[in-house]
Amino acid sequence: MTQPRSGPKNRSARSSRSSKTSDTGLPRGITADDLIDYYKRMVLVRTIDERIWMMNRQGKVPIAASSQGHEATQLGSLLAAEKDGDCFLFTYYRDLAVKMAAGLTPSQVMKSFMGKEGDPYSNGRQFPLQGADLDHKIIQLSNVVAAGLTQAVGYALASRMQGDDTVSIVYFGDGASSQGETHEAMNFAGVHKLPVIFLCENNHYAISVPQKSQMAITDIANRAEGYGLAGVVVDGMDIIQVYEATREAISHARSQGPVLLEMKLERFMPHTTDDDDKRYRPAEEVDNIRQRDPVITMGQYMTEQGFLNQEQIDEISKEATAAINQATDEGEEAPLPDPSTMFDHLFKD
Ligand SMILES: Cc1ncc(C[n+]2csc(CCOP(=O)(O)OP(=O)(O)O)c2C)c(N)n1
Ligand SMILES: [Mg+2]
Repeated sequence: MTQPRSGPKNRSARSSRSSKTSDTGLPRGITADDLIDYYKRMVLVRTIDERIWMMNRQGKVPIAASSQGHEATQLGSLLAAEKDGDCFLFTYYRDLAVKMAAGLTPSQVMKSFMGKEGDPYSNGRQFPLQGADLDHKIIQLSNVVAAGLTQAVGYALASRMQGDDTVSIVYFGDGASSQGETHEAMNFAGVHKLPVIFLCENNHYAISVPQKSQMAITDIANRAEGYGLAGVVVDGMDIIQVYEATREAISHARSQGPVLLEMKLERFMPHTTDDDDKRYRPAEEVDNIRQRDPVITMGQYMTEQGFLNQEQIDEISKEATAAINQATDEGEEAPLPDPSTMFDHLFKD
């Protein structure tokens, strides 16, 4: 792994800075145990993500959007949010790792993807993991691309008015950055200096449309200047860089105003289980991006640093498979939601 870099203090994209602050060489606020914990979470998410894809092919899961390739960004940002303690998250359909790291269990994930009783978001009524999980301070009300940005800005405004310290973090893709609503949200946040982080998971594709067909610029973070936000480009395949950049962005958002964090990362799988990416990107491109697999990179980093040895890495993988096997059984055994509950939660009692 490369050294942490970037920070909202640097208002232009692609800042170069390293701020190791402890004797361990780890960035502010994290320990080797945190990284071991997050490595386990990363392996668990990858394992369940692969299983869900397989179950779709077996006809047991209607649809899924994979987080494979996005894990370092999703987990690094969540680690920063968790360490800060006062964040509210607006996720989108690709954010399985954020939701699991925030507290969703494998069994709940399986039930959600299978539309079973026990899905904590909508109890099997909605697209997987779509709805609200207020226990874990996460909202994802719809799959309408870019819908979460204005909601996050509204939440940030409410936090400001109520005088609390919450920072809203909204996750969205490069395709979502092309939506008009993104402009409205960023402009309003900039004018009012709201405590919000716009966290763009730039995987360079909006379904089949490559970034170069969406915009004439390379770095989405460069747009920050036009809204009066801090803008930062981060290597979104590196959990430590993501952690550092998000941690600084949280402080900045709280004390000075909004930040646009552009995480450069890769989407390893087709857009969803309904997509065939062979029709628009060559297999060599996918082979190439897989060379930077965050699960493998983090595993190597952990062994190089002496935080884990190969035996422990293998054990973590075995434990993840066992946990996901059990969650799969629980999902399969769970009943479908009772039709008599169809109108529950639709109206205030
Ligand atoms: C307003 C709106 N337009 C179109 C769609 C169809 N759609 C679903 S996902 C998607 C691509 C989004 O790409 P991006 O924001 O880059 O996220 P990614 O899937 O790459 O993570 C589109 C166009 C939608 N859901 N909502
Ligand atoms: Mg995209």
